[in-house]
Amino acid sequence: MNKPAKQALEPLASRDLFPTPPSFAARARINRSTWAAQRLDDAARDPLAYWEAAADALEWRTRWHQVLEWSAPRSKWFLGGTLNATESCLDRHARSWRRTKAALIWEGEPGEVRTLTYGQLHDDVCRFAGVLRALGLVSGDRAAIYLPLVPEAVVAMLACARLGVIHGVVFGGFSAEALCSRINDASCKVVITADGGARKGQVVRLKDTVDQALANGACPSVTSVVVLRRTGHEVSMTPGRDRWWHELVRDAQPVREAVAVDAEHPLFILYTSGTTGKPKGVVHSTGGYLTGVARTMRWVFDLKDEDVFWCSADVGWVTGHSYVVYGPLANGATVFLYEGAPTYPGPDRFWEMIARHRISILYTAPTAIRTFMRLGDHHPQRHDLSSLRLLGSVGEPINPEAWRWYHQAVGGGRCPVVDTWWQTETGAIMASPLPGLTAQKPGSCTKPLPGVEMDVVRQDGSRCADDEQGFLVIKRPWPSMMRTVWGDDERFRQTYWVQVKDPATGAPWYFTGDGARRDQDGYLWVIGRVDDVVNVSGHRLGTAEVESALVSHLAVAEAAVVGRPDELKGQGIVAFVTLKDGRPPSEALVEELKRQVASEIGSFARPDDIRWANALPKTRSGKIMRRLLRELATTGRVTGDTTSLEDFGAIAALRPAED
Ligand code: 7RM
Repeated sequence: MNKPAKQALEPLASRDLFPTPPSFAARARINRSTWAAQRLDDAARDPLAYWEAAADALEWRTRWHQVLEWSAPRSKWFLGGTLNATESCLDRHARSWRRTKAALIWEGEPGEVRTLTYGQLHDDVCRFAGVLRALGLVSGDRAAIYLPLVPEAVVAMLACARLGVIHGVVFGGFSAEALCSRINDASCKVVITADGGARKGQVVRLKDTVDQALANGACPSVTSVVVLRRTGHEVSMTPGRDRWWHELVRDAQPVREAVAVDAEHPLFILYTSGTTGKPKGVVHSTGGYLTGVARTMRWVFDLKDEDVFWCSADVGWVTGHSYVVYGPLANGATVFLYEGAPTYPGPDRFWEMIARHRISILYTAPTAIRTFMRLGDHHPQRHDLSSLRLLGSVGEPINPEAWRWYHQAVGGGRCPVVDTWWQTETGAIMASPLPGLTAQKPGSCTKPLPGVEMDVVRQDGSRCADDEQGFLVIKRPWPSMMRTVWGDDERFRQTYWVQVKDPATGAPWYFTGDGARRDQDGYLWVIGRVDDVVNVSGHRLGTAEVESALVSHLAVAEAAVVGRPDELKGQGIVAFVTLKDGRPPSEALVEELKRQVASEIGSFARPDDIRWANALPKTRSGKIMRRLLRELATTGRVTGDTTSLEDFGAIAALRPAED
């Protein structure tokens, strides 16, 4: 990779430092006195001892006799150990004073609120596990979960786990085709769904989609469909196949004794998109995965028993698995869940709920933060957000503008912001501030967490110099790493374990697919996927860098930047820009934005083309669909798979007028 122009990158990397406020640090789980530099060195020297201590925080049936067996890319953690995830997440809390502590506080989009204590959640899970057992599911079987974000989604996941049944949650926004291919890939025997969910004041008819997915014997492995009544609208029930959740639980024999499984037993499969059209079924283990999420939950979010923790992700994404369900519950936390759209019925729904439920930790995505920023400061300002003490970000690089807005307008300047880098594949957060210890820089996920060895390297594996852009790799196995691609070990190896090797030993490193820089303080700046890098006249730059420059203009709400082939420069830059309310597009503004980029990064980064958009095309998890935009910028039209497109209207609006 080319060395980027130095002066262009320096300002981004070293602009601001936000040390944690002393009052926060003094009460933090991990701060200078609890976690001296010496102990960070210890974790680096002996990561296995570090992870072993983390695993000790779980409830095990039998203790492991060996921490790790590693023969790349195969890893086994906590060998000989047996456990059941629900004993760590439920049984031990239901036996303790937490029996009457709120585990889940749920708010439906229409406004109803339900609270489940640890005692109640435990009972519900035992009972629903009895339902699944009666339907013939045994340890190692797969069940698909296709539910709205309701407490029963958590119950269904944990009920599977209680039996050793491997769950595959499919986000409720996926189409019948996407659902069908996932059910078939994992040969699921049971599908757990609902009549529908509430979204933007409408009913999302989930059961209809399940019926479509299963029509004409398209999913031959499925013997039963369990249907939760959520919205109450009429749905068709296929006799012999479909049963109502509420009827089944009435007759169920609760599973009081959880099924102990091997530490390596798969806890779940979660599908994630790769570079090809076919999504990968990422397989996670039980013992290692839980170890990773339990530890990061506690340390990254500085979790305390009094917290009300809100991770706004759906359980259909890995963030929902790790930081709505397993991480918080393994720690006995109180989790807030919200079913609906973030700006329904009004632009301040988030802030209103934070104030009413006294939420203390908010974990959300940059795309949401930018949406709120666009709507204006007055919305968060109208609400009492004083309960918040920590803010988190995940999913994509957060541009410094949005970071500062989040910190100031939402956090009132008093809450540390943890920018957490991780992937479906890593299972748990890998790089992030420890909020009582690490000073934050807006736009940087700061440093790898203890026990994690990550670095920025060149194609040949040699270490990049400070500020030199390279590949983000993970050099050592970690407990919550994915174990394989379901049914495709070779794809697992090819996707992650052949690109970069240790030049000294030839040992493979885990390739994240992300490009990054390490600054002079050792802070990581993730630029984005490697395929999101453009090369203009021999200068490599991350689309995120250009986007950040554009978004720092007062008129800009959001920007997506892609490369398009250019005869002279190799690649030229096309920027798709949405403007803040009340800011009209104009030729003058086009020039102003180009100038802004040239002055923030360098004239080589000046966009060739600025195109206005009402909204940017995004996947359902909120990531900008750059492949689509690249195609649009290059050919003017869009082909290929758009099944995970959030807003088809956004595409139409971006097409050139003559198309
Ligand atoms: C948790 C999640 C993974 C990809 C990853 C990155 C990007 C995620 C950050 C980030 C910069 C972050 N899993 N990404 N978090 N980039 N800073 N804090 O999102 O599998 O859906 O996506 O997301 O490119 O490779 S994921």
